[in-house]
Amino acid sequence: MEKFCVSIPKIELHAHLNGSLSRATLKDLGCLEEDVQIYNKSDIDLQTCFQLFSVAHKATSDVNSVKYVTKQVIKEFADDNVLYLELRTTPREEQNMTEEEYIEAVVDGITSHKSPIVVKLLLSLDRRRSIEEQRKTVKSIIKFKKLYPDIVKGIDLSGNPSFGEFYEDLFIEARYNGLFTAIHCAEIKNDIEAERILNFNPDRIGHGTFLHPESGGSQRLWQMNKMLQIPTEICLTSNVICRTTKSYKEHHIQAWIKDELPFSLCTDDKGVFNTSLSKEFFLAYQHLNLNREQLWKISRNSIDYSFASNREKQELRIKLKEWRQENMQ
Ligand code: 6MZ
Repeated sequence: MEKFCVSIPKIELHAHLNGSLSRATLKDLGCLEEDVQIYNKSDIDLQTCFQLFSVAHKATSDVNSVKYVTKQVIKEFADDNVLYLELRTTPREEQNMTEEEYIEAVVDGITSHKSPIVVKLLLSLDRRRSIEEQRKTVKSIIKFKKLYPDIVKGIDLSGNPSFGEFYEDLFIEARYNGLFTAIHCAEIKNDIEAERILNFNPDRIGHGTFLHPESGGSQRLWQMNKMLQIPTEICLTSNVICRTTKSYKEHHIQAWIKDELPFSLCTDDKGVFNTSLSKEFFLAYQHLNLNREQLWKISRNSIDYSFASNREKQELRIKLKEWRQENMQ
């Protein structure tokens, strides 16, 4: 079954660039072994997890390293039989790089990679930053969406959920300018914010951990989620390692499966959590009893939830169908 999970063509919709750097890539960039070691711990929590990103951020503080890691991460996803990848990253200013140069470097990595995979970019707002800083980033995101409409597809809200807030106006502006919206929602318990985000009706939400009453949410939030049917990006390993979910068996995805709500399987930060999309599929088989047919459907349905163009979606559906004819009859 492990082989099946590796070979099935997959769709990745929730991958943070700097959380996705492999040990090999970090070492290539000159990271010390001890830094790389702390990066792959399996017994952290959500707060500690956010400290770990500084390792990757330090290693990607100029345009050349940003372009390099973008290409490396794309190659690693392609090697794992990911056909379509939506990478997300937070535009960041460093001593030798402006926020816009950072975005340009990521776009450069995406346009120059040589792997057999379609890649799109979502740009993230870090919720820790002030509304003024976020507004400035939104302006740049809209500018880059106009410059590279086939690559820059959406906007994300991420960062440590214990800080900051969801500024709806910024997302209204982004949406008005043609960007898709993918918002981290209820990664920790915060019913008021979760309700505000659901009311905004994003194109997708990330995690959705504390929505269902049995995983710490409420009837009201769950009813909203059921009514809106917003596709949810599910990150099994990330939630278990960060201890926002007790175990794989008790993962909140069970509520999505039971109520037949839309979701996709994703890696979140494959470097930090030492995972891959194939591993996430295998965990779903092991702990959630999903069979081959159900795993294939997760891949196929994820195409519908993606921000690809209609033509790209059609091509991906054909590839998945052909793979099924050759491998599952
Ligand atoms: C919320 C997360 C995250 O943007 O520098 N990030 N935000 N929840 C999570 N769950 C574990 N994992 C990663 O990639 C790293 C950044 O992505 C966000 C954080 O803001 C982190 O600093 P980029 O490429």
